[in-house]
Amino acid sequence: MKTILLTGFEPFNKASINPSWEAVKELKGWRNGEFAVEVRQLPCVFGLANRVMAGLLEELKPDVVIATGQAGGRPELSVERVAINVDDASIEDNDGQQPVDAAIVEGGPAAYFSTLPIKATVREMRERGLRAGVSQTAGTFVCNHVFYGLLHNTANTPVRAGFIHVPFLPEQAGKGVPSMTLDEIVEGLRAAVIASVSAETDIAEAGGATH
Ligand code: PCA
Repeated sequence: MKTILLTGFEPFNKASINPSWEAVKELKGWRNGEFAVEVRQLPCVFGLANRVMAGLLEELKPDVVIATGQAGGRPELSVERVAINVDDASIEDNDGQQPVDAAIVEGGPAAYFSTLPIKATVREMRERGLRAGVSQTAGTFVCNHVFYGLLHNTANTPVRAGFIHVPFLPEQAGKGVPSMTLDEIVEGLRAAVIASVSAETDIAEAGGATH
């Protein structure tokens, strides 16, 4: 039986909801003969979020970790490819911190690649009729911070780990801003879980970007 840890973030930047947590919490208790899903919320705070995640790795010993966060303004489910070793915040976190050009892990590698089957995940999402793609940057705020910390802590282990950014919910999006319904986001996370347990290796399919 595989343990799948799904995390979502608390609201940040004075928002009252975060679609990542709204979606993740819908999957609480999802299990079948092959896997059991655990859901947890992370604080949107540099440092603390990574300590909480490290504690969850110890406590739950998951086989797969799919961390999620809000990427307001993005039109599709973004399956992140790469985490980079820098905090460079354009807004304050929920503790008033705003690091600039700070290493996440002093002396650590510049970047880590997701160890989830990202192309298989995108395909599984698209097969369900959802807008999805590989993203080449998770930004430099708390989501990238958690993504990098997660990959650092699971490097050279069999744990599959990665990050998915989700769009705003319709009620968060102003005029002309893209959004996705909660049902669609939840379905996308279901697709990600299924891909992570069923794709032994990733598929080779174009998912790059020219800019
Ligand atoms: N999104 C932010 C942090 C928390 C969240 O949900 C980000 O993309 O960094």
